[in-house]
Amino acid sequence: MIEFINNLPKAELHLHIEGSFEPELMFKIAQRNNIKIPYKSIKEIEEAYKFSCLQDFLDIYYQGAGVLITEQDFYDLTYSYLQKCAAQNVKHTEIMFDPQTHTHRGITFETVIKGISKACKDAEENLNVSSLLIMSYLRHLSEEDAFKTLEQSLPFKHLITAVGLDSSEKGNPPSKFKNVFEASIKQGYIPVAHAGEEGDADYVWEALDLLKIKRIDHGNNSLQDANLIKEIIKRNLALTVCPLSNTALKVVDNLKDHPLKKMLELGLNITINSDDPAYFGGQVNQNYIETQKALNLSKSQIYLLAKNSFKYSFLSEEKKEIYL
Ligand code: ES4
Ligand code: ZN
Repeated sequence: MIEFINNLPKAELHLHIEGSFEPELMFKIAQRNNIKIPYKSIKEIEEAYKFSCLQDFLDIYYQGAGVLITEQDFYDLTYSYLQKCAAQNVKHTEIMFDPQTHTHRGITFETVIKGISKACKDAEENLNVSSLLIMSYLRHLSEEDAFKTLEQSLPFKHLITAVGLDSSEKGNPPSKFKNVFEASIKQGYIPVAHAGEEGDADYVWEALDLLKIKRIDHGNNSLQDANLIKEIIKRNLALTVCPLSNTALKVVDNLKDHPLKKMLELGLNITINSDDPAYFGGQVNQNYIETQKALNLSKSQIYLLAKNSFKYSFLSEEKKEIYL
């Protein structure tokens, strides 16, 4: 089974590039930029990476991202993730990045996007891994700030496919970003959003009806509402489920209690993803392997999950054909 999973061609649809920042690379980049990080050893990092909720994690995630300064830093971060994709038979990935995490520290949008997109271009040529970019707005900041970010992105519009919504969910409902999503759609960006990770089903409804999203990031709490499940299926939307993220952030107590199998049985379109692999204990293949084991998923269910990852990607129909 493990070999079957490792060999299966797959796509990753929910990945934060800042969350792929492995401690070893973080130490290296911190040193070259002369920035102190509050860890002396891998052991101290492991201790710090024990979270009791989303906010706990986010505080540490923003701190880690704070050592990224130059275009080369963003290139190295991204290329390192793409090398892991190649090693796992991930043929295509849709990478989220948080511009505000960096622009708020005085790093320009241009530095961030140029470093990330150059790594994507090189990986396509050298590693045979394709990718596209999802610019994510931070929901704990204002809609006005998201509008500024949209404005900054326009010179680089050709490099960005979609917009997302991430960070602290509770208290920051999708409705807060209705106008900026409308404007983003007008610019040609495809809308997605984190919804129903810690927030309730009504946040998922808002993401569907107000933000007009084409894919739901996480979406776990959709299961609270039978009408919502029906609607998600009717609109043929997929959920980008992240099992090891859910256990690391206590969205789910134990992998054996993960609702993924139930989601499949209900007829929801599900994909498996790593979210923030450097922080949550596993790359995408590890997410497949541990979930398969915990829920006793069949080979045909695993195959369906991998197939869904291409089917619900934002690749052109022509490119999807290669994999489906
Ligand atoms: C995130 Cl797991 C998760 N949820 C919301 N926002 C995020 N940003 C990075 N990882
Ligand atoms: Zn996420």
